[in-house]
Amino acid sequence: MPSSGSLAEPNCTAPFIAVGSQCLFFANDLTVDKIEAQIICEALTGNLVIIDAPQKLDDVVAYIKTNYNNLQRSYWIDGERSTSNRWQFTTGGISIPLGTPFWGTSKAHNGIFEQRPLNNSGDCLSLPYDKSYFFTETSCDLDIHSPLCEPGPVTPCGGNFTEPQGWFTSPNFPNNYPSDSDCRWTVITEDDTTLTVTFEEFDTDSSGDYLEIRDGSDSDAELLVRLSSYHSSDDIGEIKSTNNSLYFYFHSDYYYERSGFQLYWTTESAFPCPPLYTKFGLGCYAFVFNPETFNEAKITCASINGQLGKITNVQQLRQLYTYIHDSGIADDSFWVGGEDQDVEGNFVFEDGTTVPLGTPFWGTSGENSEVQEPDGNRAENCVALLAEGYHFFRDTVCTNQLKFICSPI
Ligand SMILES: [Ca+2]
Ligand SMILES: [Ca+2]
Ligand SMILES: [Ca+2]
Repeated sequence: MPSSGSLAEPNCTAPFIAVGSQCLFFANDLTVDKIEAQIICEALTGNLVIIDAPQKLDDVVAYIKTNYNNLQRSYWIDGERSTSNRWQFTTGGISIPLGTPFWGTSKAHNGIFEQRPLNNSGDCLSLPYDKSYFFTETSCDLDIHSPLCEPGPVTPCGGNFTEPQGWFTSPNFPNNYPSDSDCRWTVITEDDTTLTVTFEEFDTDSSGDYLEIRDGSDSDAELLVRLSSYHSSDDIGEIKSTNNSLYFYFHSDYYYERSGFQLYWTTESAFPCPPLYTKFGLGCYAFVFNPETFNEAKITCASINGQLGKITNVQQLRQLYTYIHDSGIADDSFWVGGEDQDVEGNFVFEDGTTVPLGTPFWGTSGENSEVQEPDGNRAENCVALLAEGYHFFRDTVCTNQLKFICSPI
């Protein structure tokens, strides 16, 4: 899989190596508990890696599978369960994304799928070999894994991002930002995309502190908004770019500080969708709620100039998952494109494109997540996002009648 969010390989300082848009160090020679893992990363002036976007997980797992899979290592990454049972990254109390495609699934004796994190299990986040490198909660002190480190921040604030989605905060968030701050961030995504920014929080001193957002890649670009004082997330709403870049400048003066801000950006295609299709980030999809067999569903999609849903990027899977779960249709299962009816084990979309395999696309099962789909051999040749399987890819009996998702051709 190409790393769609990464326009350029980052320059990484040894021992860190470029993996997608990230610089990482896989401490494969060490297996330690969580606290020791963090100390080892800090000794490299780094931290345990924060995996906060589907593409980052895809990049990391692809790298491990290619280079280290024979080592059968499990890795510590940043993130813990708080005393209030909330999963959060160490820095700033930011929530760890839940659900598909981050957290693995298992299937107990009773045949019912469960998605991690499980309640009475450990409190530290890891990517275990025997869980197909999905997010897994493990014991912080009883389990030993290898540290997976990223470099620490090189500047106290600011940065340049190329990922299709992400977030950043004012320095020290949610604690007060320092006085006399000047921070600059750019987000530059792929050509033919546009950006949408939303805020979780915004609170600055109203006199001399502010955040400017400009509609381009530098300080000359047109000013979209200048925010100061307190604003709720709804009050600010969505801020959209015209093209594929935004420039952010935060300034604080010499007195009165507040908590600052946390913002998110997402990307969508700059092109409109054809009639009957709705835009989901980088893709266009149509949901059909009249259940049909896989082969019937293909004909119906063709009748609206489409094919069964083509999901080639893990960001698209996340966006569909989020939509399904935010729209009250999480109990529904859907056919998407992807079948091995012609050649067993060779999953292709209708246009011949190969279906991506492995984590983070395909769900796991077995009581301990030890089996990864596809698992049906000749009996299951069609890919569905099953509600009971948390809308991961799963090979399924093609003559089942399911609702379905079409993509434009
Ligand atoms: Ca101030
Ligand atoms: Ca099959
Ligand atoms: Ca299956």
